[in-house]
Amino acid sequence: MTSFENEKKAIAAAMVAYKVPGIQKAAADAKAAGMEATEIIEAMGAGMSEVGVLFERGKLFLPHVLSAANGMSAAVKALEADLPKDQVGVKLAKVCMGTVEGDVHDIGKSICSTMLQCGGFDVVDLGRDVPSKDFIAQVKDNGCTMMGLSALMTTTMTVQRDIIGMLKDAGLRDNVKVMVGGAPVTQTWADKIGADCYSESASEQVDRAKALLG
Ligand code: B12
Repeated sequence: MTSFENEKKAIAAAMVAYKVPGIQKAAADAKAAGMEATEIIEAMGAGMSEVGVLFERGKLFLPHVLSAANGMSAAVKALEADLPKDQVGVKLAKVCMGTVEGDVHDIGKSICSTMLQCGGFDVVDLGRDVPSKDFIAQVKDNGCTMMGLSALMTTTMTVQRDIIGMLKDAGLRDNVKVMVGGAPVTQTWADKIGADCYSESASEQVDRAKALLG
């Protein structure tokens, strides 16, 4: 069984080179070589972390990061149909997903939404920079019993805590399981703010979300 090291290297190189067609090609080549869609998405995620490091070091600039992000989003879209699908037609729970207010990072959140959908959840993706009250409305008025809050910045992860507070104030905390994630988020933070679940990656999130169903 090949571990697709060459394909992973090519994907990482394409991410760091930040050109949309190059990223799409590396992902398509990896798929043609037999690499699983989930693995390709994880490899692009790892490449995106490298892009982040180069950005921090001043070797890449915001337009380059944005271009790499666009390339990854386009490649993920092209892979959606190839993601493994569990229990097609079964809706395990209605989940509202979004990136919290003040934060425009949505690549990881969108991957989580897609993977949850493939895992049999009914996902309402609210997008990015979502007003906190919109998450509450999804529980109150739209029947969501699970919520996924993504935050990619230390300055916005506190909004996850605020939303849990708003749910308590509205008497809705027991009606919904709250999942939190995003690069700066940790299990310690999730415990501290009283979230029901944290996971580091989209694939892990699907298993954890299923475990929450009891
Ligand atoms: C791409 C990127 C951007 C793109 C975003 C494009 C987009 N459509 O998302 C652009 C260029 C727009 C951007 C803008 C900015 N960015 Co930026 N960006 C990044 C970068 C390089 C990668 C993020 C990413 O997409 N990773 C790949 C995905 C797949 O990983 P992920 O998001 O972590 O998601 C995975 C897990 O975390 C988890 N997960 C994610 N969400 C959830 C939710 C739940 C519920 C669960 C369970 C799991 C989960 O599963 C995902 C898949 O496995 C990071 C660096 C980094 N290392 O994170 C900086 C970074 C997040 N950005 C940063 C900054 C500062 C900014 C800007 C303020 C820059 C500026 N000066 O304008 C603006 C933000 C403006 C705003 N108000 O939001 C900082 C944040 C620092 C901090 N304070 O914490 C970082 C860390 C870079 C840095 N070191 O400086 N950025």
